[in-house]
Amino acid sequence: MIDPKEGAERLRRWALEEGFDRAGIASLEPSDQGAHLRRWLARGDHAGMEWIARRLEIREDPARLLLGSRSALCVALQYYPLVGEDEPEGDLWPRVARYARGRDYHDVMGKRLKKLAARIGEAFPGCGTRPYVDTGPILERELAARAGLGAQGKNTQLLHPEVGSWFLLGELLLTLDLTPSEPVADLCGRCTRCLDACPTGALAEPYRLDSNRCISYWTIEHRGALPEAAREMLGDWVFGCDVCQEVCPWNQPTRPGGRREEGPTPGDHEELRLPPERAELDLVGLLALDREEYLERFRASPMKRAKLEGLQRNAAVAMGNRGEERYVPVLERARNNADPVVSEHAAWALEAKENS
Ligand code: B12
Ligand code: SF4
Repeated sequence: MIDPKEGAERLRRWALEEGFDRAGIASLEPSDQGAHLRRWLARGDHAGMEWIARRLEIREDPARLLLGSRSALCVALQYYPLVGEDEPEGDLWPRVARYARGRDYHDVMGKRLKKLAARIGEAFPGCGTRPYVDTGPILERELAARAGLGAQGKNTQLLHPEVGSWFLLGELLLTLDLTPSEPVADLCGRCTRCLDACPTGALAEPYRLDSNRCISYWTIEHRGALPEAAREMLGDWVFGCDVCQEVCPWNQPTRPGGRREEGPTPGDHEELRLPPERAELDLVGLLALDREEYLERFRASPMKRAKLEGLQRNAAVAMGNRGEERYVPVLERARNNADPVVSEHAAWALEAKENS
């Protein structure tokens, strides 16, 4: 029999040895947030992400995913600030969400979680394990909050007092009984900077994100043509959006009260840095890419989720919203792109430039 406290400590230590930045244990009880989730769905805040409405009973009770599961080992991997990384220059990379600049975190974290599962399986024969990184019907932020990895902020992101919100989440469901970690207390207080700064008003009220107005949703999740209103909302973001995190006091070098002048503790994962084969691309280069070059450059990138057509659609819209003369030649070529969505968005961008 494993001692729940000693076992929890050992597993947390192994997670750090595997290369995660933080780890904690949550007991697998049904969600406290089921009513919020159902209200969010009923209001249509999930936009076109119909898959979130499926398997709701599991999302509300993740223990159903693995027979006999009792605990989750939750892990966090920091993607920013990376030691020594400056903001990239040019017109593309500042407008790609920071989590998406390096290797796909699903692969990076998934591999580490599988190794961790194998180690746990060897040490505790018969123990069931099941890894997830954004891949299962789990409210990952709620689970991670219970495991002490942070407190949910008003922008709905999980925040930690030492590292802000620049980290990604994963978890290993386990059939072991382990002592849960201490939760982190609320960090937002009366602050509403994220709500005030969101350029599209997607944070309609604290803890409620309306995906129909979220740049991250439109640039990453939406397939096909963008509605007119969404094209304007995008501004010049090409993949994801970081505004509601950039303004958060917990992500600033100097915190209220100046407690940690040096800012959030940095993560340092080489694989999450922007690699040279993508760093050299700008908006023009992205819109001009052919499929072969795209596959070569974006092979291991999380940006593949939007596919080449989605990235070029977004690049055309960003150019239209910037309205700069230098984009005209590449937009004129893209107007003849074989993909009807790319060509239509290039035509829209040229028209937007003319009307500006
Ligand atoms: C769908 C999804 C999206 C959607 C919807 C976002 C959303 N807020 O739900 C879109 C595409 C818009 C999106 C965007 C982003 N995402 Co996303 N996304 C997910 C995914 C797959 C599911 C989230 C989910 O279940 N949403 C359902 C809604 C209802 O959940 P919720 O917004 O958290 O709402 C809860 C709270 O509001 C709470 N609540 C309600 N009232 C109150 C009151 C109080 C006081 C409290 C404490 C809570 C509370 O109850 C609700 C139900 O649980 C998760 C992975 C996962 N499986 O969990 C990643 C995930 C949440 N995303 C992540 C990231 C990084 C992002 C982006 C930052 C990427 C980017 N830079 O563009 C943005 C951030 C936008 C934002 N402000 O949330 C990370 C977050 C890491 C972290 N530190 O928190 C996750 C966990 C992925 C991962 N494995 O790391 N995402
Ligand atoms: S990701 Fe951007 S658009 Fe979405 S809620 Fe945050 S600031 Fe608003």
